Amino acid sequence: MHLINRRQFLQWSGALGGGIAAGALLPLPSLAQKESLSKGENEEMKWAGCAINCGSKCPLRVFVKEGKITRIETDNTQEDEFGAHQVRACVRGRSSRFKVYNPNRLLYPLKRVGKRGEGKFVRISWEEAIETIAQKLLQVKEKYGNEAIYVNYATGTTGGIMSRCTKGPWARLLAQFGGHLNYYNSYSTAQITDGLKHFYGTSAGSDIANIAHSKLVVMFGNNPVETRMSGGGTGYSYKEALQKSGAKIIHFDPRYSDSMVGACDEWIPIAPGTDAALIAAMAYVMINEDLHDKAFLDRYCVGFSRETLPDSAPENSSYEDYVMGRGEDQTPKTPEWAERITKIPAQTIRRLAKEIATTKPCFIAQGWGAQRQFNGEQSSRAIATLAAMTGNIGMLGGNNGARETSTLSIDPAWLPSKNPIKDSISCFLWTDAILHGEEMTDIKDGVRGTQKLKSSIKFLWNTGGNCLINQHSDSNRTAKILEDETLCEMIVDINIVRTPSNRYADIILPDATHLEQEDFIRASAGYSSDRPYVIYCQKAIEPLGECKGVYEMCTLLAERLGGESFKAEFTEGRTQVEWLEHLWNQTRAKKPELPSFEEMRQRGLYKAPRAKKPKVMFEGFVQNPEANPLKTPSGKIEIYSEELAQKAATWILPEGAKITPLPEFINTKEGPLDPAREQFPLQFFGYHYKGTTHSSFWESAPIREINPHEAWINPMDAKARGIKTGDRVLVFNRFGKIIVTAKVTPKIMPGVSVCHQGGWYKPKNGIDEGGCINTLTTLEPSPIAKGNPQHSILVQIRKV
Ligand SMILES: Nc1nc2c(c(=O)[nH]1)N[C@H]1C(S)=C(S)[C@@H](COP(=O)(O)OP(=O)(O)OC[C@H]3O[C@@H](n4cnc5c(=O)[nH]c(N)nc54)[C@H](O)[C@@H]3O)O[C@H]1N2
Ligand SMILES: Nc1nc2c(c(=O)[nH]1)N[C@H]1C(S)=C(S)[C@@H](COP(=O)(O)OP(=O)(O)OC[C@H]3O[C@@H](n4cnc5c(=O)[nH]c(N)nc54)[C@H](O)[C@@H]3O)O[C@H]1N2
Ligand code: SF4
Ligand SMILES: [Mo]
Repeated sequence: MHLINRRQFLQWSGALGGGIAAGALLPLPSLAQKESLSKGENEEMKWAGCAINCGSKCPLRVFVKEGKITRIETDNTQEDEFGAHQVRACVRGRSSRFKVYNPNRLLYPLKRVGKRGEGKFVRISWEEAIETIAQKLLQVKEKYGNEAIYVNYATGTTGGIMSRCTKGPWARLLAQFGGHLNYYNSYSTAQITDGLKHFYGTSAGSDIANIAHSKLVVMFGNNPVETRMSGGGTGYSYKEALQKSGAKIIHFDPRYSDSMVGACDEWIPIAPGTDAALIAAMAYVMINEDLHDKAFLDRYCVGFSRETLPDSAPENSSYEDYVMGRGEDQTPKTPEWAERITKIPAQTIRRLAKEIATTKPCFIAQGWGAQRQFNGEQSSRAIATLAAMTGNIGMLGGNNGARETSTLSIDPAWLPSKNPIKDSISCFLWTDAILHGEEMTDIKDGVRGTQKLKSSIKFLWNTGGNCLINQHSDSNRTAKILEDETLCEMIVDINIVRTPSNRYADIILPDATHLEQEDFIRASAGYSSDRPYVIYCQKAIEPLGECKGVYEMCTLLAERLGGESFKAEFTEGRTQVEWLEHLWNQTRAKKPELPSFEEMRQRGLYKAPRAKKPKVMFEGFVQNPEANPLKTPSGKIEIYSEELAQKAATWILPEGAKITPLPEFINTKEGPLDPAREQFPLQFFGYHYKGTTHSSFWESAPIREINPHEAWINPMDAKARGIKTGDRVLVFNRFGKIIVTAKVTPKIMPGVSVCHQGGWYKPKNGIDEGGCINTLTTLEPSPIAKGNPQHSILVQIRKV
């Protein structure tokens, strides 16, 4: 069969930036032309990588002349055959020269002189910076204890080892200093991780390459082409597999995403936060028409029918009871019931329920968009229930409803660190922990490792993150919390550029990029589609200005905190490169086929062969459930969860929040049925966009230019408001106001509007002119996972 060629793919996927138009500007070199792209006179080539958290982590070839970066090219090793292909960086990674030589680049340590948030800083020496930090750290430890020290969630250098933002040198140093408050969860996957842990014991799905063996593919809020964009990654693998099987593909998503362009048979727009209602209605059709896989449900699942409910469950509490209207709400979940909530016509629900129930194998998967909602734990479990009802679990070409995952990876060992403190908060609740940490408990706030926190956060580290203000929620409220110096007493921010977050810091430290230091960058499992590789950054240039890598910063701080002996404890006498060698050798001890450290240092990039057969999740369990039980309390798939029934009975929840043992549709605040819709009629959220990785690359002018920051509005909603494409519009709700440019397009369903997340928070006279989506989001967490419901937003939009 003729497969799409590489160039077509890159254009379709937008991996060349901005889709076809930008692709046309960047013709791919033929093999002969490649010669001319090789080194120029006096030019050197060094390997580096893009460690930013788009997940992919692509290799980069950095060309250097007289100590300056002249240009950046992508992986050119191997040919274009899929499976043994090049891992090509997208246009964002290829713009890394703009990251290094950015006018906004931090070059020296800075100290705040104005009020927090005012953005007034002066240059100081490294000695003064380290001295100020050390004094405050010792003071906070003495006065409040180590539990008052916190390393904020951040992802700007997750791919690195010695440069790693949260689990790298800072974590080791602070652990040795007596410990720090931990976090669990991520901003990426809190609700699905917790939801599916209760359902399956894990949130992992099958490799996307299974699609090559599918008859039908059903995606819920899954956008691999835009969010796994590397030319070596899952987006590519997805298109390749679709081509191979020719499977029909259906996407349920409020917006027409890049993954649908050129590869979608049906786009079914669904109102955000309503997937669980859709699944319940599909179950209603399947049960009525006897289409569900009863043998599978009876053998492998708990609680679909009454017969498989645990003894502790009350009467009429099976999923079947809920769907047929015999449960507490006495409401049959008919397609007409679901139409009112999801906005999908009842006819369509009936037709698709039948099609999905009768076409096997069906690859059912969800991205992480449906779960970043107030009821995300419910949506994620409901989508998994569809996979169980149709018996598509554990078979080649099928999937369990989770997001696809790949399992192969080459992870160099991390810097060892052992935090003596076990107290842990959900990473989304750090603003609560600044405000009233001492009141936070296990059953009220999901605190783990202890029943109650000992202290509020008094010392905050933020390395490689913009979550202090931009990527967290309710930016206006968060700003107020950070501005109050009596709450958190010191904030240290380590970045490469000035950001909205580091306006709130007391000390800013300038980091070295991956082009300015030696380090490993690992490809994340789940993004490289079972095509593992590892990059060795060869230090293309010396760090600009007075920038230092975090390991060096930590070494200086260790010496100031505890003299030579503490420094020796931290470094174990190793330089950064000696640590890299030490850690690599540990990895090699387990995988002797890997090249030696010296070879890695020379070659810069190592790619392992692709897996021959795609990973099929729960294959062993389905073959023999007794011998290979799942990691749930019952060892089975828990459609009814006793653990959640227990939490529902004992946890203290905010008003209106609800936990249920079944994956029922729950109406929430900021949700489709919230009475607040009378005032704020549009559902709104910030999707992950090809033009930025979160708020990163926003500072790169050429990248901004080709990727506009726009609010998509459906023509019907636009007409009612007199809005045209290009108009400036005010998007507002009870949390704040942002100004953005409108794009009127049928790619978004009526009643919903979107604007990509990542715009830089820039408040002026009560209006955020940067168009940061988090000016509109709430600080209240989801009920079970205590995760960030950042896609649950209600707004009104008006032309300005
Ligand atoms: N280019 C790029 N790639 C990235 C990132 C980036 O910022 N830019 N970020 C990376 C990171 S850290 C992460 S965590 C991932 C995020 O990956 P995801 O969380 O999967 O990305 P989103 O864009 O938030 O959501 C995916 C899709 O879900 C849809 N959606 C939203 N709400 C709902 C809903 O309630 N139901 C349904 N059915 N669909 C819904 C959205 O319209 C979107 O098309 O992406 C990674 N990759
Ligand atoms: N409303 C809304 N909010 C969201 C999301 C959403 O979907 N909607 N998504 C959430 C998700 S999934 C995530 S993962 C978070 C991500 O939030 P963040 O982790 O804050 O991600 P970025 O905004 O990319 O910020 C990374 C920072 O790292 C810096 N950086 C880059 N390279 C280096 C380096 O070499 N050294 C140092 N020290 N710094 C460097 C960049 O300048 C940037 O400021 O956002 C979350 N916020
Ligand atoms: S796909 Fe992601 S990791 Fe790769 S170059 Fe682009 S932004 Fe960087
Ligand atoms: Mo994320």
